[in-house]
Amino acid sequence: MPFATRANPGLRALSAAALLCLATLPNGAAQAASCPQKTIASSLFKTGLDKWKSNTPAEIAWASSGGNPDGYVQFTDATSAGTYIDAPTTYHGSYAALNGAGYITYQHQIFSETGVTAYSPYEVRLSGPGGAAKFDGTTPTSATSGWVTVVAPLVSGDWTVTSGTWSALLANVTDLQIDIELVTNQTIPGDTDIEGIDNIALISKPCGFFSPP
Ligand SMILES: [Ca+2]
Ligand SMILES: [Ca+2]
Repeated sequence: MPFATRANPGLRALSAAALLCLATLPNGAAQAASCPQKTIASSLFKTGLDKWKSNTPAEIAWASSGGNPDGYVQFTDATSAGTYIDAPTTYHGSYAALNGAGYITYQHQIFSETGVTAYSPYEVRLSGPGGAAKFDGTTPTSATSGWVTVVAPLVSGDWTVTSGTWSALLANVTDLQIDIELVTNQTIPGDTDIEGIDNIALISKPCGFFSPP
């Protein structure tokens, strides 16, 4: 399964470190013991949208199958607005304890597309009273043949702070957005694209990203 990271050596290292704990390795049990992780919030979309919302709700629907596994959030383009999904309150609150010690992950797929003019990077945005920041992963170059896992470490160097400060933002996160639409089309309506997101999670990883296994 491909992983989306920025073309940034530091981030590649971070993501590789994060993935060590995600991957099923022969010594996975030993790693899990030395680097425990805890799921703060997760959304598997087994029975519905799990209270996720969107800026364009008419273009978002729950698909009961075709996810990884079971259901997922499906986007079908119908307007020129860029569509994102908005997390429920279970993802809100203080991320201070996750600073350098946690990550956001999800899986994304571009199922079909016509009249493509551009692609946007995988992007996650956090905001709150203390500030706002965005994480950009790699940019897809075609429809994807499977689910692409995106890992956004909560490490300040991997994010662009767009207002306030990183630490003030993490003190109280009141909005988490994930772009579900990455494809820009020539003519809307007319051209369209179908994209999806599954398996979103906010994970605590207290050992951070540089601790030895
Ligand atoms: Ca699912
Ligand atoms: Ca589109």
